[in-house]
Amino acid sequence: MTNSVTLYGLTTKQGTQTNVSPFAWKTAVDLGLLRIPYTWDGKTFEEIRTSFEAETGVKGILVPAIKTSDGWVYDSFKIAQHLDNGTLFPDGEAAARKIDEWADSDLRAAIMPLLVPWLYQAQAPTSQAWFLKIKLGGDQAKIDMLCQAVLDAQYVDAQAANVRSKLQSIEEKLRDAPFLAGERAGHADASVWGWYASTRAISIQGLDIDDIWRHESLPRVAAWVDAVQKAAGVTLALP
Ligand SMILES: N[C@@H](CCC(=O)N[C@@H](CS)C(=O)NCC(=O)O)C(=O)O
Repeated sequence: MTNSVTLYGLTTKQGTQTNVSPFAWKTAVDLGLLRIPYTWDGKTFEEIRTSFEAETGVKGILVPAIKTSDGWVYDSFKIAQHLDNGTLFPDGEAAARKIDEWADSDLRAAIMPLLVPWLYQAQAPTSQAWFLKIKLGGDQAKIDMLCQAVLDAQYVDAQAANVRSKLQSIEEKLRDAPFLAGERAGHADASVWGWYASTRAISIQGLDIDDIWRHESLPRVAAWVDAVQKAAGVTLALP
């Protein structure tokens, strides 16, 4: 598969070819590592559940998604398995799955208090409403509380420290090799780097994302984020 693909990602405003989905960034890294050219097509939460679902005919479709000769493939891990040419899983799929699950549980939980209020406020109103419904069960009081919380510098610092504490396990893992599955970048790196990329979009007063991923306590993580980006040749298409 060498033809250019369209990578459907998550955007904050209709018609903007940016991506804020950590999962879609994972696929961007995989495509980059495989040297498969791609162009972004950003969909808002509203579009995913309305026009994109209608266009694809796939009820419940999520982004990232790509259209292949076998039909639509979505879910970043499934896309990686579909695209793999024997290089994306240097130490096996099970090891990559473990890192992917850690990223989407422990790391995600630490990042969400910073990502969610920013993402909510960055969206156009109709998409905001879908986001609230899909991701927070329509709990307006909860999103208001999260948006209020990030106005407090101490709270923001504490959340950043919490993300760093999760990244300590990655710092330790990188003692053994430059990438998470060894000498070459693979899907395990994409799984964590996707979360790095989506945090780069966050704009919160007093928060410097470099104080998370390039903090002095995480020197290997700091080198790794650049090494993965270079290996995959990814350009950050952020809002
Ligand atoms: N496990 C999936 C998660 C994908 C996912 O949750 N995508 C979100 C955007 S970040 C989505 O499409 N949400 C639309 C919705 O839930 O309706 C993956 O790895 O691709």
